[in-house]
Amino acid sequence: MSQIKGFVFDLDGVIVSTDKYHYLAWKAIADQEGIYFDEQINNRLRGVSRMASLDIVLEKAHKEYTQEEKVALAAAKNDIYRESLNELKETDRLPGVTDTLNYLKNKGYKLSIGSSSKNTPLILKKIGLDTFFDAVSDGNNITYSKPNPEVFLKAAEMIGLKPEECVVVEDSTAGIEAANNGSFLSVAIGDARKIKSSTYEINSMDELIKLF
Ligand code: B16
Ligand code: MG
Repeated sequence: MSQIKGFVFDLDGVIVSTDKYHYLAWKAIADQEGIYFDEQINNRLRGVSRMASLDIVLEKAHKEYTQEEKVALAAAKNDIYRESLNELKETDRLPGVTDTLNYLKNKGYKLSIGSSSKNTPLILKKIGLDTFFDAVSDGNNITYSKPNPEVFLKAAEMIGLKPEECVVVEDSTAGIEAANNGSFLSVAIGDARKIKSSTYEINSMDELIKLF
């Protein structure tokens, strides 16, 4: 464990839960288009980029959508989603997040974000963590979505560490696969625990204090 010098935290599902807002926004789009959508389908969108999420939502569509229509639907979803982010506040950080982040920072670990979301800067601001991390890698600076490790590799590079020196903390199966693909150690929380391919599993963020 002594080679560990830093962490890459996924955002949605690890630091804060915006699941219900993503769900409601996609549900509104699906209803408008007459497409079946439920919580189970929504689970498959975890950690997946906006356009890749739309492709999953459209699997149940009864017609083909042009690229132009897809871009418009993704933009409409994002407008609904961003509107609901207005409600986010500091107390929406997930249980144990504040104490655990402070503990790891005080121990000298470099801390970064590795999120697929293009809304990362807004979310971090709303929950009061916009100046806390040493680096933020997100949907705005990547070409390939998880399970490609790009977003984590860029985060590690930004904090000046090799993947082997970092632990990725993730709630999505795509994210744990991305961590494995990038040779990171990984900690699975929430939904990601089901694939059993992470280095560690935790039930809540404060369990990191016992591990590191
Ligand atoms: P946006 P994460 C991911 O965030 C979400 O889990 C996923 O549901 C969403 O589609 C993706 O961000 C893109 O989000 O539309 O805001 O760019 O878990 O990687 O922090
Ligand atoms: Mg996530």
